[in-house]
Amino acid sequence: MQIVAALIEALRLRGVRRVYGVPGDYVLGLFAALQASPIDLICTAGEEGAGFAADAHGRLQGLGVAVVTYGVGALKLLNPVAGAYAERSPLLVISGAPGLRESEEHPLLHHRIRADQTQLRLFREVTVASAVLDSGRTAAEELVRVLEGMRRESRPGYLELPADCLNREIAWPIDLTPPAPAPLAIPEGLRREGERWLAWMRGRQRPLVLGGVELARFRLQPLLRQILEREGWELATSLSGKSLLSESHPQVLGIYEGAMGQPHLRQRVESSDGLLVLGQPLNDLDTGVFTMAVDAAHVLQVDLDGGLRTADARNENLDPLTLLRIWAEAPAPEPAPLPIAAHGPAPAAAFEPAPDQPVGVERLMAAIEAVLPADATVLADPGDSLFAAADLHLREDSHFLASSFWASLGFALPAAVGAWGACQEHTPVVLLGDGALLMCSNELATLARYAIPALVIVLDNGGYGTERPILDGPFNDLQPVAHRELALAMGFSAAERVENEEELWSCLGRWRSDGMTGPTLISVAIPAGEMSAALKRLSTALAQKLASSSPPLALNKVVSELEA
Ligand SMILES: Cc1ncc(C[n+]2csc(CCOP(=O)(O)OP(=O)(O)O)c2C)c(N)n1
Ligand SMILES: [Mg+2]
Repeated sequence: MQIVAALIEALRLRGVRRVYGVPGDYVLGLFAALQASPIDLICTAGEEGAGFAADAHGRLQGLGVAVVTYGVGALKLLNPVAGAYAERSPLLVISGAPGLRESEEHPLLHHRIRADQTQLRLFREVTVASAVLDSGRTAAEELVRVLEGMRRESRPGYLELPADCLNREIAWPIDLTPPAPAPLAIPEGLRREGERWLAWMRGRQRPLVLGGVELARFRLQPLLRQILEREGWELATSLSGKSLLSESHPQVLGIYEGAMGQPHLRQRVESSDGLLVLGQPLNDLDTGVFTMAVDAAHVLQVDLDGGLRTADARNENLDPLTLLRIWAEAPAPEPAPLPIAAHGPAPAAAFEPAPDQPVGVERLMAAIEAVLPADATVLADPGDSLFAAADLHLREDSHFLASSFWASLGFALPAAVGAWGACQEHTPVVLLGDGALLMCSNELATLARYAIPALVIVLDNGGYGTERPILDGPFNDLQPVAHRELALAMGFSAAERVENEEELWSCLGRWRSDGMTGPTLISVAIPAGEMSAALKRLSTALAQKLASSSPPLALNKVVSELEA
């Protein structure tokens, strides 16, 4: 078997049916081999787009793959791959590279940086495992090592394939199948300690679980659900963990985001006397910029990197998987908890458009919620799109994807390509700002090329709206762009600009009735100064927090108006 065949076979054995990339001379051989294989190739407009698409695919399917050329292509992936590292997404980069022989003969080759290993070293910083597949003797082993490292950590990996090594023979039988995960052996002492923490949770008056992104990445939802239902505990999720369990589940309260989130939910979480923060490292964005106010004596924190921590105890072996296993195997509580009455977010109310009324951010979300299919994948870009989408009530079988901690603009639109590639029965619904669109508008062409039935909603507030309340200036303005004409030029068959609620509503209605055969764009004019309730809450809380610091980020008039 040749190295290239082993690579494709190893991917296929891990369920990869589709990869994303942009060709270049050092990787054309691999593109041709992929084309001839059972794996589909989606050619994006740019490498950053391929990276975000593969990231989304990996979040939904367990392994996403971006295939690019050396240097000029691969380095454009550093941002998506760093984001995948930060948000634990299993994104594999396969980069072509100059052939070994040509490198030796002519060091001055195009796309090369400093030394042979410069690119490899850059990617080592943002991946958990990396290898150069340059020898038939080691390639199979290296390939499996990188893929296993990625699976174990749910983080990116990097493979470099010199152009003249593709066809090197692996001369002996190899086993490329994913090794079966070793059964989780839980030592008795650890089990007893895990059970002690279960008893601690059971002894609380108001126990509550704040679930996060690691539970989704390691597919722990079934275990979590089983335990929540048995114990009768309620679940809030972080923004990164949105759609962890169905938002219609009676025990699911909604999204907790500190001062940024809904006040009643904040109150509920922060007043819990047994708050289990599970699988969610407490970063700034998931805590409403560290506005989380809890009594440390009431908090039990369990995540992958730190294990279990409380104010005065620590056990790094009690990670989320181990703890949930121990709890799942423990006897049910006696007496069984009373069934919890449904109190999840209310189902979407019907939307009544007001004539000639400009579209506010909250009303836009209400209109979208009213037409959202039950099986949507909602993708929101950082900016007010993400803040507003936090409260969007997703129906039973929906997914939510966002660059919510790395927070890279330009994620959601190309990620929709990968979300569709991973899960074609789900309709991608993209929410992004006018600034974000300018960063990734080339990928509109990819949506059109593959007739991906995505709904793309642009929140056009004439600039970097999220930044204005922090510190405004002409640098937050943007060149006005005719989004409708842009989308049509890129090959969309449906694109509209809407100025008021009635126009919005009729466009959404048209999309529901005949938008499922290709992409649709709706650019929504958001009136100046309009923003989501979440962004208003955050701005106010930050203004209060920063009021005493000198000289603070000069919170400008938008905040003072909000406070007035
Ligand atoms: C790649 C990248 N560059 C810059 C930023 C900093 N940033 C955060 S929000 C924001 C404004 C986004 O503007 P827009 O997409 O129009 O959304 P809005 O804030 O107006 O809702 C910027 C520039 C970022 N998060 N990512
Ligand atoms: Mg904007």
